[in-house]
Amino acid sequence: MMKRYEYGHPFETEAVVVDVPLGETPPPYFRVEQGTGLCFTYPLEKDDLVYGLGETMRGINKRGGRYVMYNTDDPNHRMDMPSLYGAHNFLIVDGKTTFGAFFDTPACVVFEVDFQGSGVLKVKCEEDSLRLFVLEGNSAAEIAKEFLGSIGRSFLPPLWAFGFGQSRWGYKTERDFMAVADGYRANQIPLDYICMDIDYMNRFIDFTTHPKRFPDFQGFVSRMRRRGIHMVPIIDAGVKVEPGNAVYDEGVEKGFFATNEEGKTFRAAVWPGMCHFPDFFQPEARKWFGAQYQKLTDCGIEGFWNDMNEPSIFYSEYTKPRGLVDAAKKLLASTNLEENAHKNQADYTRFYHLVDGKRVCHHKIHNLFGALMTRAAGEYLAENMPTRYLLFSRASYIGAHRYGGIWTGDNASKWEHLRQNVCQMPGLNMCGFLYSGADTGGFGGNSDRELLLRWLAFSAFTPLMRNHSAKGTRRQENYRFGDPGAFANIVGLRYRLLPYLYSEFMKAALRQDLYIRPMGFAWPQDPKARSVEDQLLVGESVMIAPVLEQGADGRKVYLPEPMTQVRFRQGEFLCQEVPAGELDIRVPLDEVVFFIRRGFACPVGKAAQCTGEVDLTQVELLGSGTRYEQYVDDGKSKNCTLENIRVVTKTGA
Ligand code: MIG
Repeated sequence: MMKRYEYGHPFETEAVVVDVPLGETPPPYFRVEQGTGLCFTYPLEKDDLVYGLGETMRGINKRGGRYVMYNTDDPNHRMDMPSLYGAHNFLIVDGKTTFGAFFDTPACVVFEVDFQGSGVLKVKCEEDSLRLFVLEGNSAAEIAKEFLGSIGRSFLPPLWAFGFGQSRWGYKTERDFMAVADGYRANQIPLDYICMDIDYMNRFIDFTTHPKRFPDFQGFVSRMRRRGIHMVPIIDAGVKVEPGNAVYDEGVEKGFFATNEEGKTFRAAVWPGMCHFPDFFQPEARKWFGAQYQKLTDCGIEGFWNDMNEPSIFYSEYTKPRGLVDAAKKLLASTNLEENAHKNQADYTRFYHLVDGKRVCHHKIHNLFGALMTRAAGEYLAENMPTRYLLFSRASYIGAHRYGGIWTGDNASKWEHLRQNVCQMPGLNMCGFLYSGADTGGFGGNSDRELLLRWLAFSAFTPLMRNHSAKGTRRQENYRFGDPGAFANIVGLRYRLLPYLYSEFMKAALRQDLYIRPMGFAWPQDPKARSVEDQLLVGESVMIAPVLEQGADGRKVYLPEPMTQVRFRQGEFLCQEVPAGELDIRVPLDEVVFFIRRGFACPVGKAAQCTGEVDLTQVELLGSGTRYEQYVDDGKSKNCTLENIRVVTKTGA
């Protein structure tokens, strides 16, 4: 049961796409205070769990934290970092009373969840206008499903997007990319795509390619395709100020860029130097920007990643490089903005969008900017590509999941960030972002063999499985850490599991349900299962328990019920029934251990070096279950329906 409550004049975010009946105010559960903004409080019981909030720091259970939903580009992902790149304002309180709430506004929202032991859930909305949705149901799982049902179906990537991807900020030339492909092939580590970071562009200008580095871009893309590899270029939000560049000229002429305080085109610096920002709030501007992707799809590109779309700003016409800190401080002091939010707030209060013909300050609708960039690209690609496309973005808001996935931004090569990746996945799923993942191995800092292997062993289960690292850090390709066999084994497992992972993803997306769930969703009555933060359910059959500690040769696993333990060792699946309770498992660095729930089955396929070699129908069932409902299609057609499910039974059963 979902009800809607309206305050002031809520901004139409289009996050919720079904009709939801208006409830009688005040809404249940919350004490509401109106004044400057809106404040909602709910007294938490001692044992209440709070799930959700998408891309935020800390645990699966959000208790104890303060989360500022105000999309921010800050690579310093400390545990108490209040803001990341997305604003996902949906949570579920699960306890004596169980309910969900979605605070639907593109403005800043602060969630304090039993912060500093306050015992209350406090939600502070900076603006007076808000659309609040309250969901009631028998369990957290039921509420999550109802919410997902209300926000529209997840984006459906092609099969190759479930392959392994390599990326690095610093690849420049054709030869750099070829060398990566060669490195993977020589070491027999599967690979499906390589991401192209900003250096493929000509002077960082969107929709250009560097003429010297890629004398024949189209030819290069098709040569790579013939080797089974897709190239995935990055697109940044800022368009370089450069008269003569058609995208720039046209955007200015048509009024498709955001404007400044005087009503002129707003200028701020990012990688290309001074830029204008597309005014994604105008439907026509979205259409126009989306159509630019054709320059690359015409060259055979079928996937993109959208970056810097919070939008990230180095400095602007207002916050000159030198005066930056002072200007920001002054502005912060003059508004009621949150104290530790990003320095870009000084700029965000000074540029404008056109919404239905009216000028609206960016700050008030900030959290939708990146989501609308994803929508611009996604709508274009969905309409114009003959097959499904890959798209993932850095900034997001609920609703953008219908057009593309997200990656979780600039983490670092730290064990705590691997753990963070694990904790973020269920929340992201609850907020619609089924297709997501982190920079495997860590973006900033120097990775090492052990961390990368353990991280890959986890990412093997996340829809987006991509190794990405920053310029200036240790080279992080899987074949650069000695004895590549261990890496080939773990990435190889991903490909053997594709019949299951792809099927579970597609079923979850089509049924508008979760792909990754916390343990408490399956065993809500089991206090131990509810408190587990380092094990997850992936699809209906599989439970994972990744090794998250440096130097550990295994770990303790909690099994709420007897399961089949599956050990993947040197290309072989070794299965063993294990009892409920606490189990000590040994997990050598080159192996992966996972579990199949009692009575469930998991199909596995043959080894492959890229998804082009994967035959989804050639499977063997593991686990104690005797049948599996497998979603199968050609991996790219757009007509995806549940009718593509076939039943696979165990031979002899
Ligand atoms: O200011 O394009 O999060 O993945 O490698 C940094 C360079 C800009 C941030 C992205 C990261 C990417 C990097 N970008």
